[in-house]
Amino acid sequence: MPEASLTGEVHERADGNVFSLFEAAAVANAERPFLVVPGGPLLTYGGMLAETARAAAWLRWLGVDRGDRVLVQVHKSPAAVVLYLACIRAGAAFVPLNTAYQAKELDYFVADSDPALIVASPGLSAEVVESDRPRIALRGDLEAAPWASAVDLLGTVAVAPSDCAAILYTSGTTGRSKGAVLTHGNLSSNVEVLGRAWRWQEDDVLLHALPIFHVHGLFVALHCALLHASPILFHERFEPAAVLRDLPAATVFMGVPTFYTRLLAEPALDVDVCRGVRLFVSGSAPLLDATFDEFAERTGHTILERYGMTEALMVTSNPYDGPRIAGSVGPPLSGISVRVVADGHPATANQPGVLEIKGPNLFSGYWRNPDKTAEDHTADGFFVSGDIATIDEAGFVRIVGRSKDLIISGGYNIYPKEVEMAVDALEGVAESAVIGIAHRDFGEGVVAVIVRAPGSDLRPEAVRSALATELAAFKRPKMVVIVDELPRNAMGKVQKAELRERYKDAFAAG
Ligand code: MLC
Ligand code: AMP
Repeated sequence: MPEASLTGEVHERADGNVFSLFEAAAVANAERPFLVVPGGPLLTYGGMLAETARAAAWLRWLGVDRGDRVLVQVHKSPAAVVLYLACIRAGAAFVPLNTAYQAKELDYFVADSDPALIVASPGLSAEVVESDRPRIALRGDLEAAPWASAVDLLGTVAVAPSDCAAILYTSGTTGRSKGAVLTHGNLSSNVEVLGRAWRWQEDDVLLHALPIFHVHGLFVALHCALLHASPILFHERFEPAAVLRDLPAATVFMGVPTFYTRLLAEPALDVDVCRGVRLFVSGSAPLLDATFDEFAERTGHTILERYGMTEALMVTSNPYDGPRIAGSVGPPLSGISVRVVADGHPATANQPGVLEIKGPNLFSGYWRNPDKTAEDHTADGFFVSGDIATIDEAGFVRIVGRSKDLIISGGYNIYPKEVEMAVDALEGVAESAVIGIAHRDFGEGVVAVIVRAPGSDLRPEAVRSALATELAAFKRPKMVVIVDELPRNAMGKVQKAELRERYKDAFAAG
């Protein structure tokens, strides 16, 4: 807890910084491997402390002060991990962006986050996005890192737990992204709760194959390992064959459901390969019962499904001990409250309604957007998730739908409104409706239903290629359908449910 003075003011303390948790574990286990890549350990925990101190001092030297934003679009690499840790260690706010974003998508993030520094991997859009802010190129290996020759070191900066550690952008139903401000207190409390809930042990070895620009790879996977100074088998991207190669050396694996369906497609996935693993975690999108069952059959492991979101980090988890129920995301984690509200009233057991969340995990608000922050909170401080859920008599939550118009594809969120705006701006388009349809690989796949402008002969392939510079590849429609008109109700509102029904088998073959 922060120290309060007699005036009630909150003081900064070194242990208010989430990095202090990682530092304590690293100091006690300095010789232990931190990042392990094929060929052997790349960095020990002691090395991590030295590298992040050097990188933090380098950030200061570049003029990045406590509270400043560092906008980062970089490939996953050891240097990217060190950069992240150095930012929080220096008290700066880390603002990671999906590597798939195009330059046009980046303009908004640069303007909105008002960064003191932009860091870009060569070849990614952040390298070319227009900005008057200082910009640094980051290559993956540590020897070539821009701080490699820095001589100064910076220790962990004292911050208040309410200080911003990171801003993660999440799209909105209006098509405009909002930056969720996550505090040091949010990150500390969530990782401590997860460590206990999942019985994290010092001799755990994490196989890390998730991207590190989202909550799952960054704050769940990476933080759990850092809190316990556990070695990380570091994969720069998810490749099923590489995962199967390294799984025998791991004890914990985390993934989105697409990871599990792709692993199941590998004949080599069996009991033997998974023998050393004690925990498989799934989240970020619904895990199908069929995947849960097939994985149990093939490997003898019941996947532990948990539920979270950018604004609230991890919220619920199936139990480590006790039944892990397919289709359920488990009860709330310790210290976190959830409730379901149906038509403005508390729902009864198993009655669907909107899930609301409260606890130390909850973000402090949307960056420079108090109106949206207020809109998404109730008067008594619960965050309105936009997910439709039920809670049963035993307190187990099921996510049964969404009140927000959102598509989750391979664990990435896609807001139809944003895609519709990009499609509607194309020459030859009169209007469009974008929907998510069941997809065997990605869970949901994006379908754009388009009405052409009078006289236009626009073809589906032309729509896809025209979007290549407008939208990240994962947001682009996997299928484009041209129709004469969109179905509307009496109020003139497009009937997306009807379109979803009409095209429900769009990806049935693939
Ligand atoms: C890639 N593509 C996708 C896609 N990923 N399309 C839709 N949805 C996705 N998720 C595109 C590619 O750009 C390419 O397009 C085509 O699909 C085939 O790509 P691929 O080679 O099969 O994709 P790959 O690079 O292997 O990536 C797939 C993936 C990746 C599943 C490994 O999407 C991934 O790492 N997902 C994890 C997302 C994640 O970490 N979510 C956590 C959010 S946190 P084209 O046009 O070039 O053919 C959160 C909170 C919480 O939600 O609770 O955790
Ligand atoms: P994001 O904004 O990227 O953090 O995505 C958060 C959203 O992912 C949540 O609001 C849910 O809709 C969804 N989500 C996360 N975990 C699960 C899960 N286990 N089951 C179903 N949906 C999930």
